[in-house]
Amino acid sequence: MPVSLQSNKAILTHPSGASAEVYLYGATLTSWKVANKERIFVSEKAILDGSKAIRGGIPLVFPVFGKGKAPHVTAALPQHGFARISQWKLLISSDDANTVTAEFGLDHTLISEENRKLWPFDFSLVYTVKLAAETIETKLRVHNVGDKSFDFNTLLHTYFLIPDASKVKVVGLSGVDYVDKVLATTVHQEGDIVLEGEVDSVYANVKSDVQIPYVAEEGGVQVHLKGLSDVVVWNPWVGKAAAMADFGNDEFRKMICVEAGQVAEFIALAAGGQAAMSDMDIDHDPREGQRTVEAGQPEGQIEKDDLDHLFDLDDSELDKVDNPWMTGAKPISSNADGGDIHQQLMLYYRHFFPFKPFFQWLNYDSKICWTLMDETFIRFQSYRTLEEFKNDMIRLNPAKFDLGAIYNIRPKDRHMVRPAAFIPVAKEMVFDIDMTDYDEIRTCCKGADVCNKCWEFMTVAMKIIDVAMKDDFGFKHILWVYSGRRGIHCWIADERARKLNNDQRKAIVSYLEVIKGGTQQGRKVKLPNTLHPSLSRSFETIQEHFRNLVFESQEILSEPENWEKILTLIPDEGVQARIRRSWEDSPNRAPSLKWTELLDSIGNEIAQHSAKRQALEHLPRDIMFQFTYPRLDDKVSTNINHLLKSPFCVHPKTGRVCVPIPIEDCEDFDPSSPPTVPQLVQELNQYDATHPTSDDDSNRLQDWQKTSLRKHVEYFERFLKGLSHETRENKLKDGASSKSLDF
Ligand code: TA6
Repeated sequence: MPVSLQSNKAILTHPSGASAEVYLYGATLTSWKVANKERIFVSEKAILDGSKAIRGGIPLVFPVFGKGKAPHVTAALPQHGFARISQWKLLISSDDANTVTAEFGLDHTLISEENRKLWPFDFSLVYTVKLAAETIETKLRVHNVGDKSFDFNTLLHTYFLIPDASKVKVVGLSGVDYVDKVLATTVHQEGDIVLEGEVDSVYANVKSDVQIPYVAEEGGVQVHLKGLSDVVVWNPWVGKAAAMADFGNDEFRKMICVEAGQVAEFIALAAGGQAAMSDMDIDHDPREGQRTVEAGQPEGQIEKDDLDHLFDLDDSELDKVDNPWMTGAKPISSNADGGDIHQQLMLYYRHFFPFKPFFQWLNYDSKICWTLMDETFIRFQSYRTLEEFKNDMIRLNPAKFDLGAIYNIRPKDRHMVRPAAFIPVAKEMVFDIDMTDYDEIRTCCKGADVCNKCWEFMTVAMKIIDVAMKDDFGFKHILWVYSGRRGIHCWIADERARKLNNDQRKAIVSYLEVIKGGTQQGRKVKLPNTLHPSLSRSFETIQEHFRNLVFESQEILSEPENWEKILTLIPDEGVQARIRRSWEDSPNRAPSLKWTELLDSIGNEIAQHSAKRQALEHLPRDIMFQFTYPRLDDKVSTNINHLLKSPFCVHPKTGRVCVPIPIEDCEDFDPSSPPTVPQLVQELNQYDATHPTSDDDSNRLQDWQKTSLRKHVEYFERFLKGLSHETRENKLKDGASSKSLDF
């Protein structure tokens, strides 16, 4: 009989002599013999009475790999899910000229009440084991027979029997990044894996087959990942071996787990869906006349690839498809300046977003958080290739996106480690200066509105912070970016800045911070008599801007309700009253004269009452600081985890592009000058209309180069050049220091 059922296990026997055994408990394959040689490891201490997962064989992990993480629905499920600890049924068995097949089934009616409650989805699993003379194929089909979608991990947790763990190799994972669960970090695999201690590593997106040459003796096995993209390699070694009751202390020398599955991400399966399949072929070592089997495309994941073609569109093709605007006519708009934002963004990401330089910047691995039109956030996205990044940007057409920290583990693998082990390790030092924080001292605009008058506050902030970061902290790579509406962002990208921890970031912020206290607090600046050199330097900048900004633009001394904001800061009621009376008597006197009067009154008061010097002498200086010095949103700066809207986003409200602002141009920057998408479309149409396609140059230019976005992107490219120069230098230095070490 090719397949026989003996009490609790199915025995598959192939005419070639090859055989396999599958326990109905967990549908755990516990033996596979080829050429009279057992290939599968089962611990001598394994519990085989159905009371615990079998320690060895091929336990089936479903619906969660490892321990699920709250709030995910799998959080309360046992480690590796319930499939390996449930009683399966042998559905059918068959054989043909070359193979013997047995199919096992499990569904929601067969799992324990407890697991049913914990994972309330109607499902059915069909596990096919196909034995051939030299290979064994295992396939798991998942069917969502319910009316609710669910997501799952799956893994064939294969324990291979090997002659000697200290000699064995795992070949085929070189060049793949993996999560090292022992060290709780992400590492890049260089070369073959050899075992020198506990190994518990998760390799994602593995594209090639995996070989396990025994090395200690002839032969080995080869795993073909047909439709599975992740591989887990595990050996408990001495410590963990001793800690497992159902595992012999020395058995780690005889086994290695090389497990194929989908664990890096959950797979979503819609109600009624039977999309996902897991499929793995194992055959023994080529030196024993091995055959190769080609890789198959996993079902239900085709969608992503479909986007590729979108990116190869050249302009003429784009005209044809979906952009009424591209017909050279100004867009038919639903609001004042052109078309709904969704359409604008589609055009922007296809034609104007500077992908290459932007991706180059991301390349030290920053993390992205997409905000979609429907306000959905998709956090922790990271991309290895420009293509991947482009595809997602076009597919998601995000309303905006923010950049976050670099983590010690690739975020999409974070659910494999304890939350505390998922650590942000680097991110630019950033500052976010928002005009709304100036509402109490500006009179021209309020809230999200800005104009050229109040923009001078941003100019002062850029000047003061830029020079402090360069002169006091020695940072070089500083990118100022218009936030698209009411403020500016500062990205300090030096490696030293990126590696700052939260305490160091807090220290830099408190070094800069002068304005202290909430809206209820009147006087927010009380500086020492002798200023720290950096504050003296800032005061010079303040003196340059104070009169124009406070007297002319904000007219603080023109109206009583505004000049009261200054008068109430004078702690001496007599002086305050005297000045108030004088200003009320001649309200139209020039502000500069009013200010001089204030200085004189204070000077006189001190001259008459030297005891008042401490309280009054530096008050005018502190008032100048209070009405001009940068107001930082410190939350954004002091937390490495904090997200910040990315440069080159389109601001969802203003439709303006968040362009970089060269510090040397900050005086002339006009917050209404950055282009909107309709403007860029117009500029592109005009350019193309005046540069016939035969003009070689225009053909080579990218669309953004034909518009006013060009100068902003080129400035960004210059910034990147400096940064990549530093990165290269640091790498050389690191290389030199490590070289000098190994004498
Ligand atoms: O697949 C590797 C792994 O997840 C390891 O972390 C280790 O826990 C191993 O599985 C065994 O898990 P188990 O629940 O069977 O003890």
